[in-house]
Amino acid sequence: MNAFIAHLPKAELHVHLEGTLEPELSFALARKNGVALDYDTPEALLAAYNFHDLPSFLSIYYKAMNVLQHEDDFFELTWQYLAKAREQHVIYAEMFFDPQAHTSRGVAFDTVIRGIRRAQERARAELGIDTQLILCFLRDMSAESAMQTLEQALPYKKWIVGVGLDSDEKNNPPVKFAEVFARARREGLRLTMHCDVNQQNTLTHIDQCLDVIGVDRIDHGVNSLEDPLLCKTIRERGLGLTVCPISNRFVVQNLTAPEIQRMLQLGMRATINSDDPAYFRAYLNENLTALHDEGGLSLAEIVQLVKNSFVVAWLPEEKRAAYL
Ligand code: ES4
Ligand code: ZN
Repeated sequence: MNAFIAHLPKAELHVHLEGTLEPELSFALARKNGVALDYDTPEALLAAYNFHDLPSFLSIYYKAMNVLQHEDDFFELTWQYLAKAREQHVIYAEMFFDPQAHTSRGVAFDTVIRGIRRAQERARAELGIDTQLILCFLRDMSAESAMQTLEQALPYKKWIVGVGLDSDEKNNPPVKFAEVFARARREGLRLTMHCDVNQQNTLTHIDQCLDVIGVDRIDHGVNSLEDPLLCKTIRERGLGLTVCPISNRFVVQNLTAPEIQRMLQLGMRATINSDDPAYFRAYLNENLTALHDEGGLSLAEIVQLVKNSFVVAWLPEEKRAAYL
């Protein structure tokens, strides 16, 4: 069964490129760029990954990004993720990046996106893996900062398929960014937002995503199961939900396997994703395998989840048809 999962052609729709920064690459970049790390070895750094909720994870995640400084660093980050994805038979990926986490420390937007783009082009040519980029705004920064970031991104619009919203949800509802997302929509970009599991006012946030923002997908969105009306809207609109089981196990101590099964029963388009694989120590295959081995999901359920990713991917219909 695990070999079957490993060899299935898969898509990943919810992976933060900054969350693919492996401790070994952190150390290599720290040495190259003259950045001091708090730990002496990659193993010691890994041992300090003691997060148990979203804020404790995010503080470790943002601190680690200081080693990413030059275009080549963003190339290497993306290239190493895509090489790993290819090994796992991921044939298509939509990848988030957090430009404000870099521009706020003096790294130019152009530096970030050019490095990522070069790796995407090389991966298409050399690994046969097709990818698109989703720009995520940091919801704990201001709406003005998000709007400035969108404006910085517009000259590169042909390299970006959509926009998302991530980081700390507490006191940062979707409506805070209504204007930014309306502008992104007018520019022809797709829209998604994180509604992480069990966050403050999560049902209100999901409702705002559907009613105010008009999202094309929801990242996580597991709590929608608590409200039949939200489930109905998600099902009727055919919206994808990008669920991240092992991320959930770290952040809310729960793989959410029964919830994923329930979504499938209700005809909601749940997909499985890795979120921040270098931190949660699990890429896509490990997430799917955990759902089978520990969550009790059947082979048919796993196959449906994998298929759903291609169904809700932001692809032109002829490309989608070729995958399905
Ligand atoms: C994230 Cl797990 C999670 N939640 C919200 N924002 C994020 N950015 C990276 N990982
Ligand atoms: Zn995420």
